[in-house]
Amino acid sequence: MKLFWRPQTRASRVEWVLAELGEHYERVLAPEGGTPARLRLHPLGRVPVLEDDAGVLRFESVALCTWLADRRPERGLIPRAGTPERATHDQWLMLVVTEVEPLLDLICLHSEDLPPAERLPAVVPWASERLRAPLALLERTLAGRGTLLADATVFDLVLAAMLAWAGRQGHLERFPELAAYRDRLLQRPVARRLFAEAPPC
Ligand SMILES: N[C@@H](CCC(=O)N[C@@H](CS)C(=O)NCC(=O)O)C(=O)O
Repeated sequence: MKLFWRPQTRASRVEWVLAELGEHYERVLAPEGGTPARLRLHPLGRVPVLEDDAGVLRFESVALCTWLADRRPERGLIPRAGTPERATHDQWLMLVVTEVEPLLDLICLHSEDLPPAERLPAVVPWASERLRAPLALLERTLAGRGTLLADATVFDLVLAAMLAWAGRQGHLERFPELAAYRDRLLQRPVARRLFAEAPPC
């Protein structure tokens, strides 16, 4: 498999899952954003993209993570499909992907990524305020727990990587339990190795 990757992007969560599963993969630096070469790889020009063993190009980081973990049930990185544990897992995974990540994206776009003339400064405090409720819910849910379920799952890796991003933006100052949860997961040997140079997102 080939992971088309850029540093400090959502490719990091897919690489984390690949490495925790012990998969053999090649990490390939994706072409620069906004170029025709990037658009040939992904219909919207995003990363990550995973070329699977059959040569099919697949995208959407969280879908890649769950698919990879489902292929190796013996590794226990995701509950089996159709079980109550999987329902709990997917409920929280979808919550972070739909209620947390889009707000982090908006904040990034309007504070650093967009050309200054296109930024709407009012979006930043609005999105930061709106982020507090889902973060407070996660803080209560994960307080004192190393992982959501008995062992680390895709959910924990995706959220820990996302919290690394949120922490860099200063959103975890009021959420010490979440910061501790993130730090514990980032201490996993695979994470220490993968993210020694560039933190995940
Ligand atoms: N929902 C997509 C989002 C992918 C995405 O937005 N990736 C960013 C990097 S984290 C990207 O490629 N940005 C470059 C661009 O938008 O041109 C996923 O999770 O894979």
